[in-house]
Amino acid sequence: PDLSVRIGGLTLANPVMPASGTFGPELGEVFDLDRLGALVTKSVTPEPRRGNPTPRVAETGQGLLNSIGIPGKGIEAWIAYDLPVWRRFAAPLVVSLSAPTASAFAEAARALTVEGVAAIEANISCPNLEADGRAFAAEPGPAAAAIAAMRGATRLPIWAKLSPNTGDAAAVARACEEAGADALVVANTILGLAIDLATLRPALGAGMGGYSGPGFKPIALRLVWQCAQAVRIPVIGCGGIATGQDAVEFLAAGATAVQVGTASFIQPAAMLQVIEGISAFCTARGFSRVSDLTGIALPSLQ
Ligand code: RRO
Repeated sequence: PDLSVRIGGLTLANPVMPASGTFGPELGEVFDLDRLGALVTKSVTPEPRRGNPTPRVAETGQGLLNSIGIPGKGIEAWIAYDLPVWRRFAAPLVVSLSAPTASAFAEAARALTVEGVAAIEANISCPNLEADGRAFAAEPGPAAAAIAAMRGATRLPIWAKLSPNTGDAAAVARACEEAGADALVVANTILGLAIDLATLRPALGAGMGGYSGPGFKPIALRLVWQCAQAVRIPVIGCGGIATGQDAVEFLAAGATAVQVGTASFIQPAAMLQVIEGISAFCTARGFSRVSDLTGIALPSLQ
């Protein structure tokens, strides 16, 4: 089957890519990263950051909880030292970007508009920056302000990464589309908590954190379904995807492509199995193009 998909001016060889923060170029020692539809980096920030107090990750028994807090070297050093490593790969490179203000998003988007960067994933939804997990993507207004500022600063495609920690994801999705986003990534992690029974304290140093893994899948699927009906731009599904069957469910619910995160921590080559699984599904069910699956379960297409 034809596995290629188009996402806002970009053609991907297949619809499978990593979720930001779960993946680095060192995975190239496990498998050929150019077999992926795209590469997505950990969020880059304008200034260097130390990250959150440890422990930063906890296993809950039904998925992962994280509060990493975006440690990193800052955008200038990232462009000097990390970008050249990423550029050894041929798959389109999507750089995740997080910033504290709309104007900082714009300035950083301008700095990332260089050879070798195919698109910017605007991480307006990190749950671990404020004590209460509020992010740009919690409300339509701040989400639109961040995307509009970036739109004025770069010609690169902008993918807005939305949050499950919001009352009305469809309204945020529409606001991002109107502000000039080329695609939506749905969704970032959902706020959760784990308690360590030995200490009777939160398992994470920061207290709350972002929950991911199989238990989050029905929520992410519902968000994709809502957002896909609210916008015309492509939706990229993310949340608990570990197999080709999971991915097909997201495509049917309206996604054009999918991201795999937590599953890669259990099986580093999970993304390759997802690609294989989608391909096998298409063959078994007579779909000559994977893109024909997109939105097939939406009420408007019944
Ligand atoms: O670094 C993190 O703590 C983090 C980020 Br930026 C994000 O967007 N989502 C997440 O679960 N963790």
